Amino acid sequence: MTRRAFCAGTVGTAGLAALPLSAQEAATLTARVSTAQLAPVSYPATAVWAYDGQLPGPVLRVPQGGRVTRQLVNALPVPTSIHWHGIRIDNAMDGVAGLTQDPVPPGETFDYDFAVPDAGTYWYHAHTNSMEQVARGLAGALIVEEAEPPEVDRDEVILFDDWLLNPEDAQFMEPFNHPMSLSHAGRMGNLLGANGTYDPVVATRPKERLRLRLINGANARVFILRLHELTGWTVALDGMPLPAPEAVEGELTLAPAQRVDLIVDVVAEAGAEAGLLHLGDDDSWQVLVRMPVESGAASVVRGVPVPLPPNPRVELPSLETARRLEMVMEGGAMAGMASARFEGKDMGFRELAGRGQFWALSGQSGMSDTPFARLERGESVRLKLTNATVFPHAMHLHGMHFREVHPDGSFGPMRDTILSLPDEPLEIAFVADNPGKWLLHCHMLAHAAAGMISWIEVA
Ligand SMILES: [Cu+2]
Repeated sequence: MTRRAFCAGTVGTAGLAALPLSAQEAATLTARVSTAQLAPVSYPATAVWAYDGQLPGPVLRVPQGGRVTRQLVNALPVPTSIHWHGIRIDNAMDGVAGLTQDPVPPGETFDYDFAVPDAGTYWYHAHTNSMEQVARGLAGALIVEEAEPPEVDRDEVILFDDWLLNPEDAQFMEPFNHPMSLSHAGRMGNLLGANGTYDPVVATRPKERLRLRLINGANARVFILRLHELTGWTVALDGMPLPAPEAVEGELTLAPAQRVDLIVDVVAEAGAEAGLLHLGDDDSWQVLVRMPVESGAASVVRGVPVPLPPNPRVELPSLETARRLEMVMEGGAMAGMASARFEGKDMGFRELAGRGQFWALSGQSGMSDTPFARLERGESVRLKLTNATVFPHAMHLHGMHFREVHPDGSFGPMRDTILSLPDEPLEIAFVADNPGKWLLHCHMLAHAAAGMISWIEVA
């Protein structure tokens, strides 16, 4: 062996070893028809659409500052595209069919290749007819790993969902664009679960410390969660580290598309069961994720975790010089709206409803040719979100994180999705530092499909 070959070989091997396992495999992500056992085994498996045939899709793990390089192979009977939710991404890779790329036709491919500047818990999902495609299963977790992760015994991804299934045969109820879903709270499932099953289980041991990466992948459901036989801290929201861990006391609210990173310690003894509870539709607390505590060597009891290392580009917006904008959410059942602009034409509520449009953002229903706002790169923006409907809305901005502006002028944590409640004033602010065309829309996906979708442009 020549020295040259030896060196090349060594470099090659070292390079390969440094790659996460997922990157060593063929770097494709195939959207295809598959089946998943969502319901108990006494029911048939559900016919789903899924990435690589898995529901949820494979967990993609990449180091911070690395790249995600994946070829989407569309083996579905319909066009599709992938949005990488929460990544402060190159606009051309944002995956929004009709805005940042053309939808990928059946049998064709699209090469996604982008840097991941921020460590944290993110997710990817279809962004072509997402109301149907995400409901059918096209979603998965994207984990960007810190160079120095916090010290835990285990790192668990829990992607919550709810599925609306026919109780007879456990197949998806259709149509996905039912007027009731469009005009009310959105498509609500009748079977709740996580990680592709109604009965998710995470085995633990006494005193174990876990990092739980909670992701709400549901179309419309707001999960209200509580720790059971666990004690812990919130360390990140929507991927972004909190300046200091915050002890979890009481309920955690996880709106569609939001993420919470927790560090929790198991307080139950061996033989008991810890877990995550959720507030059911009947207002009782129900087990959502079971965490049976198995016997085994108890690990040491640890103190309060240290904060996660901060991500780059976390400058505060300048409230004094910020451009002030207001977006009014209107429409839906029980509140309605007199009229809105849709496809370049002013229409009354009945005509809008006939076109499947039940909502508007500042008088515009659905996508407009011109953006809601054109922003200079680096400009600070404060945006008042006024909810004139009777429903909650999970408003998501693509491409940039924002902060809530509290009434006293202080800032909340960085987020990419925020829950707006009826009649509750809400203001967010951000630095428009990522050039491109970025969606701003409700992540109750039926609401977005029925009008609650807008976009901004950053020069
Ligand atoms: Cu909404």
